[in-house]
Amino acid sequence: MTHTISHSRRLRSTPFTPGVEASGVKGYTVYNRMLLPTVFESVEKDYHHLKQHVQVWDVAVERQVELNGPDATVLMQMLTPRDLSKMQSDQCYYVPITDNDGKMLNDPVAIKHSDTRWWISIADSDLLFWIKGLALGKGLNVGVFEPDVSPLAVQGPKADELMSRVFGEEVRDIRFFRYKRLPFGDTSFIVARSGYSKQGGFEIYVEGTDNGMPLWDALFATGEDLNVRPGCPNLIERIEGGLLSYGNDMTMDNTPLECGLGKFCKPVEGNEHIGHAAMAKELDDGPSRQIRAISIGGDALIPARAAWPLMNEGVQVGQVTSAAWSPDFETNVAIGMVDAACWKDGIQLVVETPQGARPAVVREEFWI
Ligand code: THG
Repeated sequence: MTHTISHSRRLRSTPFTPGVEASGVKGYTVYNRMLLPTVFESVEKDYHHLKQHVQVWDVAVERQVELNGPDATVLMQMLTPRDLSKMQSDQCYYVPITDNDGKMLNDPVAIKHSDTRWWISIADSDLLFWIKGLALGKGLNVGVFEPDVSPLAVQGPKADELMSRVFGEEVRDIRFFRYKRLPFGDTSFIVARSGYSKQGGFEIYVEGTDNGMPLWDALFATGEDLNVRPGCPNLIERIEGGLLSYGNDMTMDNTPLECGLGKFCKPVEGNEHIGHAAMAKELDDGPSRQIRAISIGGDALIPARAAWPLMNEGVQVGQVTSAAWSPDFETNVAIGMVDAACWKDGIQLVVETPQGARPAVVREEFWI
């Protein structure tokens, strides 16, 4: 089955699209109405390369929602159950975002510039609309808009070496989920130690579309001996690492606790979070289902295009939402939502895939 993707203005390109296409991208998905590469060589070859070398990823689809004004921090705390009171102006936090029913609207990274300025680096849902509505409805003094900012990720074991050549030795001192503003040419970018892989690396928040390709070219020009290649979030590696995908592994039907994000849901002093009351009972009782790592037997599975029912003795007890063959672990690795009765480590279930029924084992931990 092959398809092409039909281009138009609605399906946004990124500042790095010329570089991505010149290097022979083989597949795209759509994320925040923008192009997100999914394959360069093959998902498996990209996976091995990511774990051994260094890749540059066009993740401009991680659009920013800027909160700017006196009430920016008040608004930010309304959005999330994570306590932001100790957060410093050089930090990034992974934050569940919920509605007033305590249901997941998005799982972005929040970047704090100051008490009056934040970026929210969103996953695939129209969070801008929710935040604009909330600011208006609550009468807050804050601007809410999408700035011209496009993240470029540098991921893999050689990321520190490549980044230090372009941004200086200072990058090595950036701690996990912290950032520094570092010069590039006659401008400067926020550089954070973060990214959607478990191989380590950085994300550069490129301000100004015109600055995109010069940075892309600089990274490839200086990294030739490091075997730098273009890459993208890798399906296999992100399942092995338990990195969740909004719209796949969780939706607006789920709560943060169901997503295993309970550690980010300590009650906030003052109860500013808009979902606080709705979440109270579940915070006391615990969730009735939760995301789990699942290994699936048999040969390589094709990617899931719908949730696959997870069965125990003929009764549905959950669903598998992402799956891929792992060359390193020599099994199909998967992420699923499992009812409390069946989420015990080692429990044997059956998953109904388009390739037939397969044995599935629930695991306590992800693979990496
Ligand atoms: N980086 C940035 N923006 C993003 C993503 C990103 N927006 C979209 C999407 N990814 C949001 N989802 C995630 C999911 C997981 C993580 C980050 C964003 C992540 N998790 C780590 C983990 O689970 O190991 C660390 C979480 C923590 O402990 O704080 O990094 O990737 N800019």
